[in-house]
Amino acid sequence: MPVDFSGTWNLVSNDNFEGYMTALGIDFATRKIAKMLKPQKVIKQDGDLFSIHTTSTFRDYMLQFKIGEEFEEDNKGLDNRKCKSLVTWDNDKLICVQAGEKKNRGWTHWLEGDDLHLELRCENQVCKQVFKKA
Ligand code: VL7
Repeated sequence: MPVDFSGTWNLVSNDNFEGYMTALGIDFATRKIAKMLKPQKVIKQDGDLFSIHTTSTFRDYMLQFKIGEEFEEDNKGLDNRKCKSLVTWDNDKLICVQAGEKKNRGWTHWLEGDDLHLELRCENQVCKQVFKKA
């Protein structure tokens, strides 16, 4: 039975989000606001189809994709750079490569116990987020 990421998840830790945002070129004022946020993720997984809705009091971001199918990602409200994104399985990990102007950009989701983990990568920066089921 495949791993199921579906559910509503609340951020409980956010290591080096500042470094990740700086690598993305997010301005100082926006970073100061963004790093105070405790975003929530609502994930819907239906076979190969996913939606990941990240919400906060400041900005929201909605992503929909199919495993193995490259798509245009606009990162609207984040850094607004367009990427060619591709999400695949690596065993029970969900890996996204975001090809574009920024080197080494992407993310990985996995489950550990009852927690949802997310690693966000851009250039030489890695942000590590942990979420708990709401
Ligand atoms: C999405 C933020 C920093 C701008 C606002 C911060 C608002 C809430 O891509 C992401 O998740 C994937 C995997 O779950 C699905 O899209 C992370 C947040 C990254 C980057 C940019 C700061 C301004 C945060 C939307």
